[in-house]
Amino acid sequence: PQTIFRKDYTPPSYLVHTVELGFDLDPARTIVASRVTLTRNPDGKSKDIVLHGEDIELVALRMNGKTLEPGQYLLGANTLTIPKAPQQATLEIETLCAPVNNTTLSGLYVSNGSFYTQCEAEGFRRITYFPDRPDVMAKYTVMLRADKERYPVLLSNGNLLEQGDLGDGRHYAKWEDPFKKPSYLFALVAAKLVCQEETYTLKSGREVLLQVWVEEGNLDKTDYAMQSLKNSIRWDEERFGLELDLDRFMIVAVGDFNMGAMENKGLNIFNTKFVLANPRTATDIDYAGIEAVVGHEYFHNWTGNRVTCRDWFQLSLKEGLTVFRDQEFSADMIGTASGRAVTRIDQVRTLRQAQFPEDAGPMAHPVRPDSFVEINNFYTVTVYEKGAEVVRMYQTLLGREGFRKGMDLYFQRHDGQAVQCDDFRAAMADANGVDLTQFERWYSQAGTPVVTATTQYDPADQTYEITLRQRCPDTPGQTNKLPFHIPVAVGLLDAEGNDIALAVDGKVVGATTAVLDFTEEEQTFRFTNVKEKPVPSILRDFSAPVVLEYDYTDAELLHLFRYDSDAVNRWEAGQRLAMERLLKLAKAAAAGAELALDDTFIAAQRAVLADASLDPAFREQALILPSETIIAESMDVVDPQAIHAARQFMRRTLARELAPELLAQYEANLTPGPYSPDAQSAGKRGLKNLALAYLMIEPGPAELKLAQQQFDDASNMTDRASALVSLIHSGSDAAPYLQRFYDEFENEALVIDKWFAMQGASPHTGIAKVRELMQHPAFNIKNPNRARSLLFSYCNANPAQFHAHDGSGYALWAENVIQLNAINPQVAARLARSLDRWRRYVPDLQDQMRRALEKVAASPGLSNDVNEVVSKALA
Ligand code: BAL
Ligand code: ZN
Repeated sequence: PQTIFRKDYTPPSYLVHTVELGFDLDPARTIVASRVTLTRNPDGKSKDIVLHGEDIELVALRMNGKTLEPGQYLLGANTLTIPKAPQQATLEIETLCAPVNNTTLSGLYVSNGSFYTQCEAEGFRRITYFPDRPDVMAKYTVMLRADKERYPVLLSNGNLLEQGDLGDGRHYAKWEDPFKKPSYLFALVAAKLVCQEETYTLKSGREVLLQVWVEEGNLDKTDYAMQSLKNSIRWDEERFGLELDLDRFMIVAVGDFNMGAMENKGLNIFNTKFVLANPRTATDIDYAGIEAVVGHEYFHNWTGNRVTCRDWFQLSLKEGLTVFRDQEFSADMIGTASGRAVTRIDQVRTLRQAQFPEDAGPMAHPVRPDSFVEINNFYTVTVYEKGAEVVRMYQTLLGREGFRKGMDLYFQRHDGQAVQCDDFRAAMADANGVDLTQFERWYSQAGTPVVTATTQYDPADQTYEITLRQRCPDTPGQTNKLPFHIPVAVGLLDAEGNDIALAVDGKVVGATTAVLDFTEEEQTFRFTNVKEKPVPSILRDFSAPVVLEYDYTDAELLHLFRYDSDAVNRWEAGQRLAMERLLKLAKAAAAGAELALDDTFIAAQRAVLADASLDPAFREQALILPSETIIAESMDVVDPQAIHAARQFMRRTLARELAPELLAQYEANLTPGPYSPDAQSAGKRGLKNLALAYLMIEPGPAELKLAQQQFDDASNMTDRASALVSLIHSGSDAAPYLQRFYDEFENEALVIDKWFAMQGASPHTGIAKVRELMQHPAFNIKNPNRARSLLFSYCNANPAQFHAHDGSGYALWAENVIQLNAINPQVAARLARSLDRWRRYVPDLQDQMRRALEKVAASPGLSNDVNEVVSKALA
């Protein structure tokens, strides 16, 4: 397979102005006719028109009205080249494809009998021959023709121009998108759907039509998506002054989808998971996901669609920025400082759980990668979540107003263009008159920087010095990294736990948190007028995506855990207290030694659990121990069973010691009355269900009854699913409850996904059970949500079982990566990533993982997607 390098970028040889597409939709034989006008690009390097095409059959090709004969064009494996083309050309291309056979879910495909598309990144070339690259932007007109009864709804981007009958049982609809766009934003839907719709008035007074399209029977699950869409529209107007530019905005939900959702211009296509919700079927987490993803796709309309990427190396230009925007939207929707902190804690957890491991593994890449084999492999937590952290750091450095100025300038300069990450950075710098040259390293250098802090208090001088050192580990292809520009937010606590008024080098900060501009390899910051030795609260609000090393004493961590005014660092202190102990426990477990937990830690947990002045949502976060994956990342040699034993021991001990408090919190946080997904109620449910999970670690009859009763009486899926998970994890006989749950929700695909996922992730689920579940009539490996629900849960969220020493988990992994490779390479490559960190495990497991990787690498017909992942893992 061929590696594509960022440095090799060349402008397109031809620019496209207009695209007219005609579709005669038929599952087995869809005819696509395209008429494209092009002119030679003055910045181009060649006179050849190069079109991409994949898995489509060329039927006819005309240029400027004349049929081109073979010989006048070259048909490569995935390209069609017309050499020495004229300055201006109108191409008419007819192709054939078979959507019903398209299991890759990229391009035009069939899901539950209807047609949908997914074109990002390179799916449009699976529909027609086209210069399928994001820097080719054109205006599209689309004519859809299909059987009227089977496909009553015909949708594409932009505005509906006309629709009508064709007489033969078929009908048509013609759509026009008034904005030029890259091909990856093209979409069509031809389906049997119904919609919830509403006219919405923008701040300017303009009226727009909003629609949420779903399959019949799901209309009762569209309210929250619609509400989230309206909230998103309002938020983007208020926070960034950005208005919806179309008269009509559509969301369509589809059950077979590779990603979460897709921001096609005016026609967002969504995985059902991020649209459908009612209290009976969806959990608080699902509701929060819908709000975030509806927001995310809507915000792309400006950050992604109006201003797009020059090439796919710039993916984070739109994704990092849009994730940051959706994170801010979700935080603003909660509205309280405490709620904002809880969303931030969730983000930090995701980074540690998924991004830090990626950044330390064989697939590590900069936020703006330098090369790839398959772009689909680079829709990663690094490009998305670390990318969002990079955008957040601009705001931390420049302030909210400064960040807004940068955004305004970015749109002023680049509306309608396909640009680079550097252009965004330049807009931020120029709008604020600051130098952000060094900040570029966040885009070019992979790896998680490690910041080591040391401190020195001088009572005579009343000064407190913090010395910061930074280093960044080598990553594939990158050594000797240069220092990053790191905003380090710091506060100092006195002995009573109050924030100390800050002055740096005699300059009064005017706030209780100072943002230090840390740019050198080593730098000392001097706080003056510090009357007592403080406890430092470093990296408040997780001001940069780094690992912070500081030699905190237990007493200091307990002080921060009790008093820090920065809720994120307060939580962090608790995580550090837990992590220190977990690492020791894991060592002891590996050595077969006795395990013990100190009273100090237990008392600290007890205090937080019972502190009614803290939001339940925060208390829940404080009581969730670092995950087994996060613990593994902190160990030199990973022993999954020892980690599991250590964490389980800690949970069991806490459950025993805190039983009365847990029960009290369970009872204090009931949410009677109608279900509402708001953050306050969700927080209460979160704490209550965490208490239940603890109480169910070693349940007696009373605890079992509590869980069973919650399962029976629950008025919503959050409580229902939590009760069921607690029953499964307790090791008691959960089978009757699983069966009841299945019977009740048999026809709710998203709930059956949960049913598979909760079993896949249970520490009581071993290989035999997973294999049995794979034989269940409801299991379907071709459906990405279903495949993820069982296989990904087992391989990624059940480490002690997956890494069984008999190698059974790895055998399952290899079989399924190979099977999925033939069906859907994108999903296969995701599963392939489960063995990324194989070199860090105990020798016996390492060896078995390497052999499993080699088996996959040697299997015939490997896609570029899977090949890239396993070859990099083995390199
Ligand atoms: N652009 C791919 C899906 C998303 O990030 O919204
Ligand atoms: Zn996105």
